[in-house]
Amino acid sequence: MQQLLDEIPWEQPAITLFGRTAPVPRLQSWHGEPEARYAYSGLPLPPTPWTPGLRHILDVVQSATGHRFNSVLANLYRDGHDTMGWHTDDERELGPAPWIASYSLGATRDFTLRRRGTTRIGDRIALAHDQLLLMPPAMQQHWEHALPRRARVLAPRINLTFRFIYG
Ligand SMILES: O=C(O)CCC(=O)C(=O)O
Repeated sequence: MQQLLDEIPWEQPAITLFGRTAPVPRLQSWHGEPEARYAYSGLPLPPTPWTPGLRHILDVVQSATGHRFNSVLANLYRDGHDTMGWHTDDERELGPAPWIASYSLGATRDFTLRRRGTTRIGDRIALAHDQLLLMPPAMQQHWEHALPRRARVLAPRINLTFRFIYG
């Protein structure tokens, strides 16, 4: 965790949603192979090369899951006030049936799920340090996910979502 905190060039880009521009409520960084170009929530994010720590985790995640990934979105939640809103990872660059591997380090945070088209939380997973969540394609088709605010969490958390981008 400390290695990733030190070696990743964390940024807080601004994002425009429904005509309002605001900084994203967390820090993030996009890494991968040069051909893995991706627009995340409307933000064109050219990948930064793999850092040594990210490449090491990529190798472990690929052998643990049997899936190949060419990029990762790294998110740093500085404390429980940092969040990720409801969304699905179903962008065209991910292809029709994306497998996404999500690896967490640091503070345990709730990861919430709701069926697309509904507003009621359908499930909740407490993602702890060193946990790997493998999201199969149907998850992006039928479910939205989010990382809600947890004001009592004081420690930072890093989440890495490994993706395969069709360039
Ligand atoms: O931080 C998390 O566990 C969720 C991250 C996420 O939803 C994403 O990167 O798309």
